[in-house]
Amino acid sequence: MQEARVVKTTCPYCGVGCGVLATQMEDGSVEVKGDPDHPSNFGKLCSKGAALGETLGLETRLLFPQIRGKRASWDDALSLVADRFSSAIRQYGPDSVAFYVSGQILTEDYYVANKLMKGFLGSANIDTNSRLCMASSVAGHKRAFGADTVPCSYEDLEDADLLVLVGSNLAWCHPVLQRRIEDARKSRPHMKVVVIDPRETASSDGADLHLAIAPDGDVALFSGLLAYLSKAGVVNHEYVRDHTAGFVEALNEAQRWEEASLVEATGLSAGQLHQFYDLFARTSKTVTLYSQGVNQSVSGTDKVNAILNCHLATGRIGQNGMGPFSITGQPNAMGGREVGGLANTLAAHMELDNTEHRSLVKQFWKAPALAPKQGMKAVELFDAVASGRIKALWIMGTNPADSLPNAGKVEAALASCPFVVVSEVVKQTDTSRHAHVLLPSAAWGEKSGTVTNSERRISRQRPFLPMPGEAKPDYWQFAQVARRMGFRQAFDYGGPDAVFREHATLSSFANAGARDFDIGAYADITAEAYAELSPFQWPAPSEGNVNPRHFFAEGGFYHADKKARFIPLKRKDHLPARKSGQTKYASTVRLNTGRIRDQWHTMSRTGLSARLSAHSAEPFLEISPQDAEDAGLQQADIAQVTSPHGSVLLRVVVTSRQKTGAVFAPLHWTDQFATNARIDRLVTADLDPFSGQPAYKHTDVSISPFNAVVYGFAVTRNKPSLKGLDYAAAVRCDGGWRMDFAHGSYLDQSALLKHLRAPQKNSGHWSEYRQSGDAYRAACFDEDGLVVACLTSAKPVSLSRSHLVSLLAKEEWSQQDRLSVLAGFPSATQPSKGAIVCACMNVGVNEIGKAIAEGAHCVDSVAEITMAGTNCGSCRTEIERMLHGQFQQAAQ
Ligand SMILES: Nc1nc2c(c(=O)[nH]1)N[C@H]1C(S)=C(S)[C@@H](COP(=O)(O)OP(=O)(O)OC[C@H]3O[C@@H](n4cnc5c(=O)[nH]c(N)nc54)[C@H](O)[C@@H]3O)O[C@H]1N2
Ligand SMILES: Nc1nc2c(c(=O)[nH]1)N[C@H]1C(S)=C(S)[C@@H](COP(=O)(O)OP(=O)(O)OC[C@H]3O[C@@H](n4cnc5c(=O)[nH]c(N)nc54)[C@H](O)[C@@H]3O)O[C@H]1N2
Ligand code: SF4
Ligand SMILES: [Mo]
Repeated sequence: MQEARVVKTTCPYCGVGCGVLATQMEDGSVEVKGDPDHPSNFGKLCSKGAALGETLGLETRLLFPQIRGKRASWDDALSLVADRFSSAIRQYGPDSVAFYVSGQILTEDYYVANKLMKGFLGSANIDTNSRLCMASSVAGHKRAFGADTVPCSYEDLEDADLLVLVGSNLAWCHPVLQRRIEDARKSRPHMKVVVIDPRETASSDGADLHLAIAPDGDVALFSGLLAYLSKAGVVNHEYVRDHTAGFVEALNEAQRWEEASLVEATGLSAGQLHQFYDLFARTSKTVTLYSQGVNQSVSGTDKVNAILNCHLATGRIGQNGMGPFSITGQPNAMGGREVGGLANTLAAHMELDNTEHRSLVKQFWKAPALAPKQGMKAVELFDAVASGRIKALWIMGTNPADSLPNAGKVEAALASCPFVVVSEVVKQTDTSRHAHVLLPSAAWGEKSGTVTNSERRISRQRPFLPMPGEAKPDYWQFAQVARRMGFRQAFDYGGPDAVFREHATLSSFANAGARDFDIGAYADITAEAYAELSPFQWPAPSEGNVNPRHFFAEGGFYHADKKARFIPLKRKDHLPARKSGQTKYASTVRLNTGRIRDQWHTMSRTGLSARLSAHSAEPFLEISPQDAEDAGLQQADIAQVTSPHGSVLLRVVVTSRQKTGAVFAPLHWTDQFATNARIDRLVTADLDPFSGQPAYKHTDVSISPFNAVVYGFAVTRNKPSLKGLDYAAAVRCDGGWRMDFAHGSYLDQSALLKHLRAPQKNSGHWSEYRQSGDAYRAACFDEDGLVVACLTSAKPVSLSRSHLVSLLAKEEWSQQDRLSVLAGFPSATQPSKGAIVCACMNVGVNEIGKAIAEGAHCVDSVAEITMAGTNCGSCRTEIERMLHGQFQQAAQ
């Protein structure tokens, strides 16, 4: 027997960058485990990483190039792309073309894209979804440090005595870091965690202090902190004197915040402010970790600098357990920044606006047409598509029709653009339906290259599967088009190792410590060494002994005078009255958006896993009891949420975890899995003035009940058709699909069964039951078991969804089982799992509740009894919450 080959690679989801061991099994399946040797995760994986093996099927893959919906050869497709880009440039100039790429492509892909656009096409119109994600952190870093440098490493999270999470739901979005922190807290129980987030989250559940800050109250909070640190006498005057500039001005501004306005702007009590300020002042080993609650705001860059100001003032930077830590979202957000993939940067952390940098890069690339000025940032870029200025657009590894603000406008812009190329791994997305040319890309497990995680660690993504159909790597696609546009020599790469070598060489070109990003030690890496490359952190210059764990302990910033800058933040700019200028409704609330534990963005890959889809199967709206009452909404109703841009329908989850005046909805739902649930159709395109990052967390919306005539739930073996249903969400489950739906007008039985793709009434065994009005229940069986079951009602249906879902995959059927289908609940002798909490071990809320009722007193004892939380551990905070009796059973 041949021995199974284990391939070391890196998880394609979040910026933690966990090492993965992938093994192809004899039956063709792939076993995925955490890599115990990878220094980012030491063998741990979260639920998404652990389910990677379930997302590798080819059923939804794009396998061949297409031109206007018809299969085409690579040669024809690439030649057409080259022709259309060349002719647009000839006719309308270089700024008439654009690339819009992604923090999910590899560094090598990104490098080639950036080189082609900025060095050879003569425009800087290349931007990326990192604009939506990290741009405010980049801008804040550059203002303070003179370069986009992340000074910390993950060990600092474990070594800190105080960890402040600002606008980060780490437990769901970076779960392996959350696990590392939980483990560290076990061995260092004095370590404190503070969470600053307007809503209660899985991350605030385990924290020592949760500050439910008012939306965008962060600049006020950290300005108040700076003034407090000065008053408390903990300013590190030596560090401030030797390594920084502008302290006095920043402090003066911070001191303008008197207590009353701090209380007003932050929505926190004076007591809470004092408690946090005192803790921060007392604890020198402090890490402030921040994410989208900071970045995605009209004051995102100022929030970043408000945090950096406090760390610079105390000199808490560059040492073990200290520092400001911007955590990245995507697996290669950092790699994209390194190659300069943003419209306002150049390459290797050089700047477009810097003449010296421009001439260095021009010389290095032998570039015939180095972009003379910054390009358009994402939102501005799509505005230019809408106004017809962009004649040819290439989108790669991102789904802007769903993820950009005012997505309806974005989609219309795409539909009107004369030439759109989309490089994708799946056949159909809300973006790809507007492509003139669709190019099949190699996916995770097939592609080869490097990614950089949040702690500046570069790791290999290695292939362990062949590229299916005619899929090709992303970098190859750009290089082929470049060659067809006449740039053969500059894009003649033998493989990703050649691209990496060039990138590493550029990073050290005329550098000698002048720029932070230097991986010159790898400039001559051989193909063999690249194949074997172990994860390493940058900087890694070719000479000198550098410890890459930290930056800036001894200053050494990247402004010309080597000093960091304090940024004075004006009080008047951050008073709560400052709002977007949009229309107000009578019942306006603030819409906050973000992520759920087990889905990744637009669900194109996590949506393939039944396990991952079990945790949260519908697009929902979290709303406080007061707001729900005011809007006339009850638990499980459907809400219509409206902004000036559009309207969506979402399932109502009434919860006191949400503060009155604000609601929360996930960003994940698209037309591929739901109807009328694309949240970014509502989100307004307000931008941070420095970074151009959209303020996704704050849109004024109005909320009203959607008057559904019928509500229902169904499980079906075949993929249901959602089109035409007002509210519908369908996700995979074992053996088929589960669907929740509601409709505003009468839905007759045959129309419903058509949506469910049910067999004809004269085939299969049907049982049906009709109560008065709209209450209709039906199930159809064939020799293999249940084909379809649906239950409808004039009210939100009350039934055990997990029970019905479990029946689809059931092989042995008793009479009693069949009866239980129409009842919607298991028979008295069969316990129902309830909503799934632990995706890995398929453990439901009822099973955990029972274990607690029977005496389990801690997460470990629940785990022992039920197995929940024993694999990836992503559900442990939810179990903890149930243990503390706060759990509300939103679903049965
Ligand atoms: N499961 C999962 N994990 C992911 C992803 C995913 O899609 N799914 N995506 C990855 C990506 S690309 C990213 S960028 C990261 C994002 O990771 P996070 O930033 O942690 O996630 P979000 O849910 O976007 O937002 C974080 C929190 O910001 C809070 N917030 C909103 N407004 C404010 C405010 O004014 N102030 C403060 N202090 N907080 C506020 C929200 O309530 C929310 O809980 O996650 C990564 N990890
Ligand atoms: N309302 C709201 N909107 C948001 C946010 C928010 O918090 N709230 N967050 C924003 C943030 S931080 C982010 S990062 C974005 C994410 O938004 P997107 O980038 O639009 O979301 P994804 O679903 O990750 O899109 C990636 C696409 O690339 C495809 N793909 C996967 N692998 C590959 C590959 O190797 N090559 C190619 N060519 N394609 C591939 C996938 O199938 C998928 O269609 O959303 C932003 N939008
Ligand atoms: S924390 Fe989860 S999603 Fe993020 S890299 Fe690790 S396994 Fe992947
Ligand atoms: Mo992101």
